[in-house]
Amino acid sequence: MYMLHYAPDNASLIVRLALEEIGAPYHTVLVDRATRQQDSAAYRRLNPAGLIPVLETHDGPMFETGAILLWLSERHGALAPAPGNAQRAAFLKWLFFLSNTLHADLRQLFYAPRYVGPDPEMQETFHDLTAARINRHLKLLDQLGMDERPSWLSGTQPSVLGYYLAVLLRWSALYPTGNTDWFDLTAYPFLQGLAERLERRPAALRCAEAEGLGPTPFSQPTHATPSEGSAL
Ligand SMILES: N[C@@H](CCC(=O)N[C@@H](CS)C(=O)NCC(=O)O)C(=O)O
Repeated sequence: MYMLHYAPDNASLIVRLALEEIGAPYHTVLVDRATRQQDSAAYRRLNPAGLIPVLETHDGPMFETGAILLWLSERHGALAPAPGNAQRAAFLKWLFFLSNTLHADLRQLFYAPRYVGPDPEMQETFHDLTAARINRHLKLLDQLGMDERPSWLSGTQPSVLGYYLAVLLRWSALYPTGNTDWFDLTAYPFLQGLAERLERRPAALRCAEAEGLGPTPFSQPTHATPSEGSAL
């Protein structure tokens, strides 16, 4: 039985989506962001970086969303082209691109003061540059979908990469709160299709229900209204 340390609408959502889609049994433990529980000694024993999520497994606690997704897909033989499949190379390079570039850039956009300090002008310049970079990278993914139509990016066949991207699209539409004009999902028709297809899947509906994400959590998201915890 897995144990997912989560906060609503945090990166733990991506892992929850994979667990639900795989059908693997798991429990959840709330990390209370309002009291910064991610900084507690107990949590830092699981993830010394103090970031959400952590997935406790029989091989020990795992952190880093991309690593957890890859591990789950291998362990369960699901949601990714298997080793030896010709699609695996492309899948892996884009999975790592999501993890170390797109997700990392979004973090910088959401937490700009942590990266550039308190100066509002610096923050605004940083925001604009980072937003432009993210939009360029979303265009690459949209073009990839249009040109090559890989099954793992289709949303018809779910994959850990598809769910990862769908949640990144969700956050792009919602954060930083009050400053989301930089993002327009309709500029990326292929990715919009991915978001719409994935959010209709029973696994996604169960996650949306569990975390209060509303009926269209990826394509037309609204802020989470969870029954416990908080997104920020
Ligand atoms: N590289 C990490 C990033 C995880 C991350 O950014 N988690 C956020 C929530 S979505 C978090 O823990 N934020 C709290 C903080 O930065 O103090 C991963 O992929 O798991």
